[in-house]
Formats: sequence, C-alpha cells, structure tokens
Amino acid sequence: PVVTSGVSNYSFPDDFIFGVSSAAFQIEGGWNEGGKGESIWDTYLHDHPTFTLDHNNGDVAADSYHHYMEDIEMIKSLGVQAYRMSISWTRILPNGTDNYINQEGVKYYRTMFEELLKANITPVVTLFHWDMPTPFMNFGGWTNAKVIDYFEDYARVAFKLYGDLVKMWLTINEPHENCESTYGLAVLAPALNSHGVGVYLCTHNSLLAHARVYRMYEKEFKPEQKGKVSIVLDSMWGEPKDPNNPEDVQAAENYLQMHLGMLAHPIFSEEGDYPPFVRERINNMSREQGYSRSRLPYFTDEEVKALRGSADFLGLNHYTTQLLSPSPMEPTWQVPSLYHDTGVKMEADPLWRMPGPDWLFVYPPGLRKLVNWVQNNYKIFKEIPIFITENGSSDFGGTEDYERVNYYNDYLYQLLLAIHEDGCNVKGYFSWSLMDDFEWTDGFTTKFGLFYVDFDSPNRTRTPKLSAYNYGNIVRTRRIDFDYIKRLKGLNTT
Ligand code: GBH
Repeated sequence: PVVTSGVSNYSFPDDFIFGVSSAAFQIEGGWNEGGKGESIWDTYLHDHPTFTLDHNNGDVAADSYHHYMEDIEMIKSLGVQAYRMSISWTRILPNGTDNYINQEGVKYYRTMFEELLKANITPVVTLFHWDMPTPFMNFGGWTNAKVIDYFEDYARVAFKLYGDLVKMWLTINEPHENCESTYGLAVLAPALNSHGVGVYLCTHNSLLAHARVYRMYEKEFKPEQKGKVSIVLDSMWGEPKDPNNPEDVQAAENYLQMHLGMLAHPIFSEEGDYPPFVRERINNMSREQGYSRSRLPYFTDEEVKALRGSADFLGLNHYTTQLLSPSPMEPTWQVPSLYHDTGVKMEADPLWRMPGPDWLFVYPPGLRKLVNWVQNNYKIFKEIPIFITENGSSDFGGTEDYERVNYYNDYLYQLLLAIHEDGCNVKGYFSWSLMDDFEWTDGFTTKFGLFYVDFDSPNRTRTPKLSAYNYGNIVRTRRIDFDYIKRLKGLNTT
C-alpha cells in the first residue's frame, strides 16, 4: 500500500547510510586562492560570461573554501552518517599533472576530511565532478585517451594523500551526462559540438579511466587502505508511454540501454563490454550514415577484462522520468547524435509536477523502477550494494520548500518499497544537495539545497529550509513522517 500520510510502515534498515552530496566547483569558490590552478569551468566562464542563465560564474559560489566549518555544522545538524563531496583536481595539482603538488590545496581537503571524521561523518569522495584541468581540455579532455594516464596520476596522488582517511572513492561523476552535455548537447563547458562522435570517445575513455584507477587502487592501495572504489552513473527512468503497447515498452528499454546500459554493462554485467544492443545499434547507424568505422569505439579483450567487475558498489544518481515511445525521425535531433542513435521520443506526462525549471518532473515511482531495473539486469547486485548518490528536486528559491519536502518523502518512500517489497540491495542514499549551489548553466537561478544560501551576502549566509528539518527527521527516525512539516508549522494534519 502506498502511504502518503502518517508514518511509513517500513523503516530504513540499521545498516542503511544516509548522506548529503555536493561538488567542488558548485560550492567551493576560491577559484584562484591558495595556489589553485584553473579548470575549464573557471576558464570558459571567464571567457564566455553569458554562457550561464544569470551570467554568473563559480568564482565565489557558496564560498565553501572559507565556510567549510559551517558546512560541517550543517551536515551534523542533519544527523547523516556520510558526506559526498568532490576534490577539485587543480586545487591539489594546479597544472593537472603530478609534477607539482600544491600543499595549500592538500591541506584544505585534509582538514575537511579530519573534521568530518571528528564529527563521525564518513567522507565519500568523487575525484572528478566535471572540473577538467584547463590544460587537458585544451587537448580534448576525455576525448583524448592520454588524459587517462593523467587521471591515473591524479588519483594516485589523492589515494596517497588521503587514503588513510577516505575509504569510499568515486572516480567519475555521471560520465553519461558529462560526455553528452559537453560534447553532444553543448550545455556543459566548453560546449564542444561533437555530437555522435566526441560523445562516444568521451564515454569510452571515461570508462577506461575508471577501470585504470580501480585496478591501480586494487593493486597499490587496497591491501593496506581497505577502501572501496566505484563510479557514479546517472539515469532517468524511462516509462513506456503506453505500457500496453509493446513498441513503447521496447522504446523505454532501448533508452535505458543506450543511456545507462552503455556505462553499466561494461562494469557490472557478467560478459562485460557494451551491451549487444548498443553495439549493434550504433554500428548500424554509423554504417547507414556512410562512416567506414563505428562511431562507438571498441575495447580490447584486456580492456573488457579490466572493466568487468571494476566496482565495489554502484553510485546511482536519479532525478526524473520521461515517457517514451518510438520515433526514429525526431526533427530536433542533430545527426549523428546519441539521441538520434537512441531513436525514441521523450515527453513528460502533463500531470507530473515540475517545481523547478525545464527538465525535472516529479514521478516518485521512477526511482523504485530504476533500482529494480539495475538489480534485475546485473546479477552482481546480489553481492555488491547500490547507493543512491544523488536525488533531489529543484525550485527557484526560499526556505519554505514544501515541494522539496514532498519530493523527498515520496521518493524515499519508493526506495523503502524497493528495499522491502522488491528486495533490492540498496544500502545508502545521498540527497542532492546539502545547500544551494552553482547549478552549471543555470548559474544560481535553480536551487537544490536543503540549506538556503544567500548569494548576495558576503558571508554566503546559510539557512535551513523546511526540507532540511524534514530530512533530519527521516534520518533520525529511519521512517518517513508525512505530516512532520505540517505539524512543525502548526498546520492541520487531518
Ligand atoms: C546532476 O546531474 C549533477 O551531478 C549535479 O552536479 C547537478 O547539480 C545536479 O544534477 C542537478 O542539476 O534537458 O538539456 O536541460 C543530473 C543530470 C542534469 C540530467 C540536467 C538532465 C538536463 C539537460 N541531469 N540535465 S537539459
């Protein structure tokens, strides 16, 4: 039964980890302080100030470079067990390369991890959350396979510096979104138009970089440090527009294979490599378009082997759902492109709420269905767990965020159903985001935080929203009280 009032019948198991998420470029600021080098987000936004909706950049952001102790207090107040954050590559390696290590940057993160641990909060650390060192982006970023070597060097430095404190590592945040939006849709810096070609080079090299770092940790660090390493994959849920129409069901499955399977299958399936459907589809499309080689690169046998099983758990980001039906000829697609290759029509149900801008539609069962899809597609999740590393909702501001409260209640309830009724092996959940931040192309116009940040105040003052109190209650009671905020606000709960 789906509960929407009172207290949830199910509770989160004792070993279930609650956390909050953030990313370096989105909150840190201090772009040129303490010896930090530039990432492409610094460089590109300085050169193209109108790239973001509000013409803002990340120079100061939420100024966590100076206010990190407040951040830790906020995290503590939620009662969560873990904090997912990322390291800015160029804060510790200003040139991107390991020939020069910036001690001030090293100290910043070391202090952060120590303070978190003092507060009994486990740091979960992403190595790459989209802030590619500018020198590397100048020769292609992830589309240049040489960057894999430099990413390995950077990861080794990070493991050496922090591996005594950090036991949960994530290599790359959302390679699917990062590659598609940087090289395909050109909505992430530096907005390169290489749709249908660059997007797959980037995806391919991101996967290889992940495997390289996983195997390096396994060999050089794991025996002593005993940590876990994984990757963060993102996916919408694809709901068949008409569940009784087999073509729509197939379209939804195709979407999931092209956008999530492409990244998940090489790592989590028994056979490894890209899913046969994805391989065949892109090969066929490439051939029809006159290419003499597939736009999707091939792995060698050794690479397939290195990738297979290269994760100790899965980090899964999920926000929204679309209705899918077949449509090979959508006129708005660029040719070639990931979306054209996918060949499905995506639309939102007009009944779904959209509290923020354009893309985030609220469909809570999508989370349960997505987790089940992952669990059922890859046997490995009988042994290794799934962590939801991001989930949350956007709006345009303020602290009375009832829509966000509802979003968390409803999505987390669906997660309870996935755990208790479907037996899915989900062991943790991280809300996106701890606080309002720099939302990439949206600048500061879109808000995701549990804490409100006043971006006009010099101190970037932080204030808990209703969703922070509500999340804190879920974390502490391990149940969802659908009336908690109503009671807190003295509203009628009947
Ligand atoms: C996450 O990506 C990121 O990891 C995180 O950094 C970010 O802050 C968070 O989302 C919230 O935005 O339809 O062309 O406008 C989530 C992936 C990002 C996928 C936005 C859909 C919309 C592209 N989503 N994207 S578009």
